[in-house]
Amino acid sequence: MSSSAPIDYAALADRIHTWGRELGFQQVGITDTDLAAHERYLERWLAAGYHGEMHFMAKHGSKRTRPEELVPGTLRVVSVRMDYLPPEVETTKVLGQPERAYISRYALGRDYHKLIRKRLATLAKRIEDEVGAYGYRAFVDSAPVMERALAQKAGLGWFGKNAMLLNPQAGSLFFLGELYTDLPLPVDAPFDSEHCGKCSRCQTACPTGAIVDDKVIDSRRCISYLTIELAGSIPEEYREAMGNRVYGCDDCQLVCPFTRFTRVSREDDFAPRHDLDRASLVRLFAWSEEEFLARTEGSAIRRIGYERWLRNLAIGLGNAPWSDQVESALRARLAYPSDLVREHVRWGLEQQRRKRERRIASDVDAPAAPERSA
Ligand code: B12
Ligand code: SF4
Ligand code: SF4
Repeated sequence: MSSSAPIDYAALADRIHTWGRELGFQQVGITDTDLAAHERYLERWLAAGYHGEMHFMAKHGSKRTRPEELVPGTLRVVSVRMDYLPPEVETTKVLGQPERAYISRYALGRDYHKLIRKRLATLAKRIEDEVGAYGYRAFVDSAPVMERALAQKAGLGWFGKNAMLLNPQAGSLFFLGELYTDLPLPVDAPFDSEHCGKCSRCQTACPTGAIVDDKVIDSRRCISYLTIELAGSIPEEYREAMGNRVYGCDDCQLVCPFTRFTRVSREDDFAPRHDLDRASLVRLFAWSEEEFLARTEGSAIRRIGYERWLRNLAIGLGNAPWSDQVESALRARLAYPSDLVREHVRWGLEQQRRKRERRIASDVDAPAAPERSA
């Protein structure tokens, strides 16, 4: 630190809260680095295999739960949250329209990683202007960091039964980010009360039964994992339950009573691109690879790549009501040069064939309409 006058850390902490809000974060909290309890929760979760193929969750040893091992010298963590639901975007309505694609509402616009990291860098620079050079690193969902645990300790919310960090005034449709720092700032009070009470709507609503215990998700069953993280074939047992969810899943948040307190985002960057909030499955499935790459540029969706995009959409199409249009869209991809895609397309076609046959059978069984007399 190069500042000559002694630093008033309490006043600096107050200013960090104010600057954070000026930079578009809805909440800012400061905490220490003690995550001992969460280290045990994480170890239990990994031992149960709930991380599936996300090997990065097990790879970093205790660096994830001990911030000072990840960034030596870290004393405090500034935790921030940013609302992301764009205005006028439908949620449950689209989920109920099986010919449309449901894309998780956090992924409709620009990739949040870039936006939030940039804002955190600006916050870090403001602190530097005030106190001189100091140690810091900014993180958003990109490093071995226990983001929700840090946010709970920093007073931003509690762990819901759906494992989301929930805030009583804002629900859970927000992102988290952090600034690790070596400044000995005073800490905020943790959010120690829990407000779920007897409610268990999220557990009942989860389409694949992924909320296996209070605050515990088995990723291998979670549609978010299946559609985004899993590289290979999606286990057949979950395909029907996925419905039209082709990128992520919001169900355990949409049913949560606290979601009614969601405040829409004022960030233009989170506004939906290319009608991703309402596009039909058929239309998205028709995108060529070039179109996919161009239209998802700067979006989180691009990271799954074209092959997984088609894989997920093929399941959505299989789950759509039968129509000629859906069947021919799937048929057009039967020779696509990827075993993964072809296998999911065949599954989708089989679902469509069954629905077509059921429809024909019910037409045959239906009593004939009375003939009109002239
Ligand atoms: C791996 C991961 C996933 C995996 C695994 C999910 C999971 N629950 O871990 C998958 C791919 C499934 C996933 C899905 C989603 N994710 Co995610 N994910 C992460 C990531 C990278 C790590 C999470 C982690 O540490 N998991 C390990 C387990 C052990 O931790 P945990 O589930 O949080 O469990 C804690 C509780 O169980 C608690 N606990 C257990 N028992 C007890 C008892 C008590 C008394 C207490 C207090 C606590 C407690 O301790 C555990 C450890 O802290 C974070 C970013 C990050 N670096 O933190 C984003 C993150 C958690 N994801 C996020 C989002 C938005 C999502 C989705 C909503 C995306 C979507 N719409 O599809 C879904 C929601 C699924 C869900 N209900 O959790 C946000 C969450 C924001 C928020 N408001 O909470 C994060 C923070 C990213 C970000 N920067 O904004 N995700
Ligand atoms: S994101 Fe969807 S699949 Fe995953 S736990 Fe929540 S409701 Fe279940
Ligand atoms: S749906 Fe109910 S149990 Fe689940 S997180 Fe929300 S309040 Fe808690």
